Amino acid sequence: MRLAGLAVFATLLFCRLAGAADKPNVVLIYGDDVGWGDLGAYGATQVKTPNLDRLAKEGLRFTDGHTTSATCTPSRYAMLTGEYPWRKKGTGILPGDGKLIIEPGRTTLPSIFQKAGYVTGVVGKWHLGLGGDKQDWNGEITPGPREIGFSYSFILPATGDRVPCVYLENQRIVNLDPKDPLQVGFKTKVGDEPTGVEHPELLKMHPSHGHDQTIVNGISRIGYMTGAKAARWVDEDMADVLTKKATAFIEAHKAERFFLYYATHDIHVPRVPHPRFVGKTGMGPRGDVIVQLDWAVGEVLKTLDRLKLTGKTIVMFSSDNGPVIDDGYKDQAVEKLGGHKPAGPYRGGKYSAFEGGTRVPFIVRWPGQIKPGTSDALVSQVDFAASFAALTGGKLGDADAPDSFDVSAALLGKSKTGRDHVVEHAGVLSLRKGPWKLIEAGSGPKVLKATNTEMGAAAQPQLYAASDVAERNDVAAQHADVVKALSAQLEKIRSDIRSRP
Ligand code: NG6
Ligand code: CA
Repeated sequence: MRLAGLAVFATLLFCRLAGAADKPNVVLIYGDDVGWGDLGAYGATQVKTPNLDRLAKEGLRFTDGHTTSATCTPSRYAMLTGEYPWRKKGTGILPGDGKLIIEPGRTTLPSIFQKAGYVTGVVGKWHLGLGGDKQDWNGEITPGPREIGFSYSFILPATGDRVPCVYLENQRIVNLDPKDPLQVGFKTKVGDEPTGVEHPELLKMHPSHGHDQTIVNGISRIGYMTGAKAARWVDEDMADVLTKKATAFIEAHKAERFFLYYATHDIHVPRVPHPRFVGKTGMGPRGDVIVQLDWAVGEVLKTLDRLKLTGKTIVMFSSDNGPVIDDGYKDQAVEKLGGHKPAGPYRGGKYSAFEGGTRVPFIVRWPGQIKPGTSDALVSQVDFAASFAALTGGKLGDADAPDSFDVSAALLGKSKTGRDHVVEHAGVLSLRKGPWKLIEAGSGPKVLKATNTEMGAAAQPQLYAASDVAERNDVAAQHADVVKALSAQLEKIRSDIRSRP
């Protein structure tokens, strides 16, 4: 009897271990402001992206893959929590001294991997806030990535164009001289360092709107900082620094199972490529940082190849929101755009309720497991939590990842359909369902002047056929019944606490 029990136990243990051996590593490469049409694999010709194209060719290229929101913080919040960001106050674009907006201890994408035995790391842009109402920049800043499931972190606190312009490794500023402490201010100026508005003669890149406060590395930023002179980043080196940390994480954990969230700074402003990428496209810095991004992706792929991890690793690429041309610096992006279409055939871009705001590149590669090709399945980054819980044998509690659908079959190419609807968020909400897209009524400008973005919202609800990819033909008047039904569904999703089946 006892022996039989032991045998059963041994078999169970063996099954668990054998099952575990099948679990892949996961590397999620997350570009910033990369549009659907910015990659060769999605039709770009003026800029070459051979490494991203390789990823797409060896994997599954989604044509209807989405981020939840048309800006950064809400999209990242949703991807890491599996919850639509508009359910929670305070998930809009954060200042550089915002507090952490993901509650420590809640189930997150990285905590799902941790529970499944993975080592978890984040490298790159964070922009989800850190600490509480006030940060102790000069000590350990907590809560942060560790408290929401990342055992390793090397991050930019917010964005490249926001102070503080320092890296944090495991929640401490890298190269901080304790005799030169960092001070950060958003509402009021701290220190007496020159600002872009007072000293434009000190700038190597000039703002086109905003971005005229403390000057760091010849570029004026959003917000004020002083101190931490030895710790400041050099924009030209950022892709190198981050890529080195990302590949070092892979190398360090090659014998374990790992989840790496590599959030590149490219192609966000300020667009400051390393000199070796300058002039590579004839499109100015915006084009050149796409080439830099592609290089970074290539380094990750090469590292996996060298360590013989390619077949054991799912690599994904996507972006936090659609593209923008002039996002606040005079970097010739508009003048040198030529015929390049950053949003592909879609209308709008970053900040917009039109498809260009949230329909982004979305590639999933797992050699030997995912048949290469193209998928038109409707999928969203908010689905990563439930999908990877399913793939790693995790169980979600009722309150976990409330808007995350298990679309693992679609992600692995085993099903042609993903979700049956998705909510898009750009201030106003839109509902994509079946052959339709409803944009709810909203206020605000038709065109965001500074960035020249068609915002998409109008005083009345709009209805587009999903086949009208450029959203040119509002058919709300002809299909009042559809508008009514979709509006009711959107209201229900909004007032419920979850949409997950
Ligand atoms: C905007 C900034 C823009 C960019 C964006 C955040 C101005 C005038 N514009 O407020 O440059 O930083 O915030 O981008 O300051 S995101 O990709 O992180 O959402
Ligand atoms: Ca972004």
